Amino acid sequence: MDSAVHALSAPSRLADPQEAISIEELQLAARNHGIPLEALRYEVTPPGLHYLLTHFDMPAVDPVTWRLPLTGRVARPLTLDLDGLRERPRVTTRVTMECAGNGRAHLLPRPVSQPWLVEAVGTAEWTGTPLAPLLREAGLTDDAVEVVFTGSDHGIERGVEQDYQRSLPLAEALRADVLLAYEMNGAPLPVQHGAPVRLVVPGWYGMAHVKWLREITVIDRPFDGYQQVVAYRLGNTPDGPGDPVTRIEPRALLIPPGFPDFMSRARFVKAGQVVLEGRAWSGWAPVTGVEVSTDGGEHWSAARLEDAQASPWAWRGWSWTWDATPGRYELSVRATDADGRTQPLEQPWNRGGFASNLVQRVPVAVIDG
Ligand SMILES: Nc1nc2c(c(=O)[nH]1)N[C@H]1C(S)=C(S)[C@@H](COP(=O)(O)O)O[C@H]1N2
Ligand SMILES: [Mo]
Repeated sequence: MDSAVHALSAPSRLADPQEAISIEELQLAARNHGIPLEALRYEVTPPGLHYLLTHFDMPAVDPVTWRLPLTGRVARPLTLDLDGLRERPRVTTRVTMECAGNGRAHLLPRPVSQPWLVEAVGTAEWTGTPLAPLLREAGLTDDAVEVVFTGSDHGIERGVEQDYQRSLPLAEALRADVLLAYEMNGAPLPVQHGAPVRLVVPGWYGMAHVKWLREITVIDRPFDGYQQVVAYRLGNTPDGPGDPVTRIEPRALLIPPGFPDFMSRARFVKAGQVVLEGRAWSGWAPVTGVEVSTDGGEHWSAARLEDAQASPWAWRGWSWTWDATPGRYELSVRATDADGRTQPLEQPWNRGGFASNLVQRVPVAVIDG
């Protein structure tokens, strides 16, 4: 490794138990923002409020000269351009996307990386053309195993210089709902979300939805790129490979009720009937239940679920009416999906801080109305 790379590229590390969030973590948090939790009131996250995560720099891509080669283990390699993609079948899907690192900053010990609390989520209407017909048109060869998606962004992560790249196994890449998306919420993709074209893989954590697509390559073996085999693994040891991060674990979030203190964000609620609301999602199966607790998880009550969404990939609204009397409370909410997956009260832990779906806790003080 180049000695400058060695000296300046941070290794993976865990924070000491008492170590506060560092300037480096703040630097990442200021670039990669979460959804303000009050924006969970919108079924489709308004422009600019969807969470954002970019490992390196946003690249400058000219949509006019942009080309997307589809090559590798195919009989007839293709070169796509934006007009060509727009002329193909057009599909719009509402998808809830969540960063696999959501919840990381609450973990003990804390993996030092983008320090998400619970807010790395958003829902958008993605419009694009399905990937599967393009792969069929190119003609997958018999030895095709995975499809690699390469972004135009470039950087170094833990000493490894790389383009941002992720793969999907063929079975996932051929799903009818996997899109090459060129619009978000009815407008051309904003630069920060991957203009001119990104991949959308409904149900999977964010890392699979490769932005600023530059190349699609079919390969005859499992992909061994950095973001596939080093990052985004659930292993608990620095050297064990661990299972890959794939689909989104169930999670429910609560719109913090009442009003906040500016600095501490402590919440105050006026006594009386308070409607608690939020959204719940799972990338594995539809959400079938949401429960609310006002005593830190001792007792749970079933919330009312809104009608199932037109999209199986989008979050579901829920509400529960609380008869709030003066005192101090800790509100929590947890989702369960049709596969029986639910959210833990004790933290799950892995070295990267991935796929943590620990229940949210929102302390509130109920004050006289
Ligand atoms: N090219 C590229 N694609 C990328 C990333 C990236 O850094 N570069 N980040 C991934 C991660 S980790 C997440 S969580 C999602 C975030 O998508 P968003 O910023 O549109 O919300 O994009 C994914 N796609
Ligand atoms: Mo992410």
